[in-house]
Amino acid sequence: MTKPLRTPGLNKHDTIGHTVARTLKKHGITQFFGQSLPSMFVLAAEELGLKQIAYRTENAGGCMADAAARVSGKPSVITAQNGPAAALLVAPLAEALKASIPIIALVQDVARDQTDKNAFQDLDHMGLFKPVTKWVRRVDVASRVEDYVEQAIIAACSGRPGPVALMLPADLLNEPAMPSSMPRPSSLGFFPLDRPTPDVQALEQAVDLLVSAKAPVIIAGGGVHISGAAEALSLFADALSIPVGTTNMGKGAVDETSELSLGVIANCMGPNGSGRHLKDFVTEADVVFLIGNRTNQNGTDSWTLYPRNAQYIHLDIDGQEVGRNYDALRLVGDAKRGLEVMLKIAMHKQISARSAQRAAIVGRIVSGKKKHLEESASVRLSAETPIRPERIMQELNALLAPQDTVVADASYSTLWVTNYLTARKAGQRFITPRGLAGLGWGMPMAMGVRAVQEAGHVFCLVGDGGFGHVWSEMETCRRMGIKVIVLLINNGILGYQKHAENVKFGAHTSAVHFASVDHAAIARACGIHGQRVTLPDEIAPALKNAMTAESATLIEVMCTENAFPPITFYTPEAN
Ligand SMILES: Cc1ncc(C[n+]2csc(CCOP(=O)(O)OP(=O)(O)O)c2C)c(N)n1
Ligand SMILES: [Mg+2]
Repeated sequence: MTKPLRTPGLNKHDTIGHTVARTLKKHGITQFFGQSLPSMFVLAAEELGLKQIAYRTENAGGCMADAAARVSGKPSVITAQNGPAAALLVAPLAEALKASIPIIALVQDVARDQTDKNAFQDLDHMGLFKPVTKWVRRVDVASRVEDYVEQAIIAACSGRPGPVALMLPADLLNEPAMPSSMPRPSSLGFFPLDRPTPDVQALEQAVDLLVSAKAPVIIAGGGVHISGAAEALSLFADALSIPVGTTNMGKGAVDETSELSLGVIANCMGPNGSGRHLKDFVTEADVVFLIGNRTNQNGTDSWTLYPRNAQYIHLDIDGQEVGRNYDALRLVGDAKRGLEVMLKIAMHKQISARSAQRAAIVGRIVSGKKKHLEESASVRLSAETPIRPERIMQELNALLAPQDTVVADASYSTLWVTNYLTARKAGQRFITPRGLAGLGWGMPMAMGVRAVQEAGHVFCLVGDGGFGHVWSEMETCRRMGIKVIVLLINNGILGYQKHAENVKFGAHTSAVHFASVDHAAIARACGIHGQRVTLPDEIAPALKNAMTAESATLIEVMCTENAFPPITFYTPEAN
């Protein structure tokens, strides 16, 4: 039995697996998230110099791929085996579909002559991926493989970006390499692949509406980041003195220290909410300009926040999102391109009425932000033990630099991040999995950011419930040399679950309490730094140590279970 132990060298050369890898390389893809399968592709890819970032679970790998695409402007590639591995990709692809993130899933399928014979781990992969992708195909013919990989990239990156899945039968990958019959020299591995300009007459009309509005407001969603439109947005808003709020996913679309920024205006209008005293800018607006904003439940505070009688202007790449929930002047096209053209149009308009309002708007924003800081001072500066999450945010905010990225897990972590941290430049990223808000996605998303972005620190805030889904990826951090700084809120409970049940039903189920876990010890056992923090004054030194450390760190903060983000529906006035 010596044969399985011998590795004399790759015995298959220039296969269809190589064709796939070569095609990806041509499109500027230099790495992929995988775990060995489909083996012929991965062996070929590594032979051709592509880097495999080897995840522990497909679920986490999908989240890494998602966040890597979010920050790099390039589609991510993830590979997986057929059957159970493929099934574990469904949730992260669903997040990417909702959040419009291009991921190319290359999934092994059973050998072509074994289809529908109950082959091992055979499954209806087309049916599995259909509802969670923009495009799903299986390629069966060697001469079409390059075409299909190209089509997968184009499908993912064009129009409204999103995930795609391509099934690659295991036996096909072993066949001799075969290029496409037509030359395909273009390199298309970036998004947005195209930047269509919205109808110019409609853009003109939109500028007229904004110039003559009494109280206009802009609400930027995650689409602004996807389009790379942050700079264009700031210039436009500044030229017309229009205040800008963002959704949770749009956080960082504008510099939150700039004088027209309202910060996040969404489902967090309760006490201590950062936008609580700026809400009127939205509720009393006469013209609302939505950009890259799919008007979802969280962003609109269950469709209660945006005014009923305002005139809406809606700029989005997806015509189906425009007017979905608010009848609007339709600007269908790329956000960056649209804003650039609108700025040019505005330069020829009489904008003195807008400029005349600026000082008053800025004054109201300064006073609204001041009220928030005063109102939240006791929780932000709290010396309580167990520690308050707001204090963690206060310490992190003090150390945060414009080039840093912050990632949050679902649940409360997202709202702590969106309410208590300040974006220091237009385009700073705060990655929150708000497409579907799956627990556990925060840490692997932070890892995905780190895998593609050299600048700045990557901080990540997670709850103990969510983190329980992905402990094993700490070993991936160690093995792959991925340095992330994870702040874990150990409150011993499924916080949002428990508290929301109490608010809605007056009781909670028996699932919401955990036995005590020493997460810092698990981190150390995986070979990364692990530190437990029990006193508020220990947070800043722990963060500073983590920032200078060479490898990843888990800072486990022992927190109170009696801390509630400013979720509107928890507040008396909302009920
Ligand atoms: C995969 C998944 N399962 C379940 C949920 C429902 N859910 C939302 S928040 C939450 C509690 C999260 O607890 P934890 O991660 O400890 O964060 P905390 O609220 O305590 O800060 C649950 C179970 C979800 N969003 N995703
Ligand atoms: Mg918890």
